[in-house]
Amino acid sequence: MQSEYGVMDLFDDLPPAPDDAYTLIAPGAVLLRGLGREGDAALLRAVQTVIAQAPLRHMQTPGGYTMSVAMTSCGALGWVSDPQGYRYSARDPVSNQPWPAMPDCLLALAQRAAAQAGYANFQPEACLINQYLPGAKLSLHQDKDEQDLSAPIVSLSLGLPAVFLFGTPSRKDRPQRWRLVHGDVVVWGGPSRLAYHGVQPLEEGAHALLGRQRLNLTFRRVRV
Ligand code: MD6
Ligand code: FE
Repeated sequence: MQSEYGVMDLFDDLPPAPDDAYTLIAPGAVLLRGLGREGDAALLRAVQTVIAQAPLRHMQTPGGYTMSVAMTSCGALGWVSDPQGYRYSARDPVSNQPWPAMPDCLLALAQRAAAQAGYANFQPEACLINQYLPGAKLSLHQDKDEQDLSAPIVSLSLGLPAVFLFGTPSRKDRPQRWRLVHGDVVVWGGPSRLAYHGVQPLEEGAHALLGRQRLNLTFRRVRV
């Protein structure tokens, strides 16, 4: 087949890279459609291993609310919210044990996603695991409890679809809405590192692998 670029003829037997696999959703923020789908069974087993050691729980916010999203963590640090505030902790406050180690397949996916989005050498210390059941939501917020704001946030969605809101570092700007499905990964850093984002209330549904839930994993570098 004749191609516009002669050298590309060498690759004629390879399927073209889908243009929609990489979507720039804001400066420094990239949606990688389906990056986590091929290895989904192994990723899910890894998540279940973590949850067996550090069960999902509904944390209290400093403002006195109970979060509708159930959370746990793995890695050297985990994210904790209670009436005293938000912070990272080396121990799970429920068990007073260190958080489970970050499984290799999760770390590898986060690093591949970061690299594909243009962030080389991503070394996450925390992987926050969030379980959304129908109705659960996450209000617009910034991820700003990390000291190292030079590293991106990598977010993997599994299970039921959700509407992800993604704006700018200014709360005044109206966020854009993105439908995230099983296997989608969003990476945000650089000029979007402190962008406001959130998740609309999860719709009812049943996912073939995960059933009536959405899991979201966010990978973060915390310490400089
Ligand atoms: C999402 N999650 O569920 C995006 N941030 O698609 C988040 O932005 C998030 O789930 C902080 C803590 C938990 C989260
Ligand atoms: Fe967030």
